Amino acid sequence: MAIERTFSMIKPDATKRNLTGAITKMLEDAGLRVVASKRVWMSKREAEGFYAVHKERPFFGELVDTMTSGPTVVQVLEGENAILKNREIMGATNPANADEGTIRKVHALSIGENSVHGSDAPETAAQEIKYWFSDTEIVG
Ligand code: DAT
Ligand code: MG
Repeated sequence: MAIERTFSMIKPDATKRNLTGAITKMLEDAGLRVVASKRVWMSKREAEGFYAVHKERPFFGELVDTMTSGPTVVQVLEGENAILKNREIMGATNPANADEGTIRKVHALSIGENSVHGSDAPETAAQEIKYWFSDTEIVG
């Protein structure tokens, strides 16, 4: 299996509840390594750009409001099969459907306030890492 990098975000609902460390520990315990990390309070424009793929969805306005309601922690995670592994440890988008022991099952409040983001494919991982980080900020 190849060593991959993926993009992860600890969302405002989680940073507000002081869960940055608890969530990062779950990622690390799953074998993922944090090779870049910074705390960002994103602007409306940054949130709209990051989630542009969802701009026609009915929840887009709510999504942008939620993502700009407090600080996020943006991270690059590295490890074997990192993209899929991160999606597995995150759990389903709606915490009501998330498996036991996943980040969203343990910590998420609702489908909108679901504590974490993770890239869903190699192409989106590359795009999302580039959206938030320069090459020199990633230290493997
Ligand atoms: P994921 O974050 O699991 O990749 P997604 O890409 O389908 O899920 O949606 C992006 C985010 O948008 C999701 O984490 C929370 C929000 N969202 C998705 N569906 C929603 C809905 N039905 N109501 C409110 N927010 C929603
Ligand atoms: Mg998604």
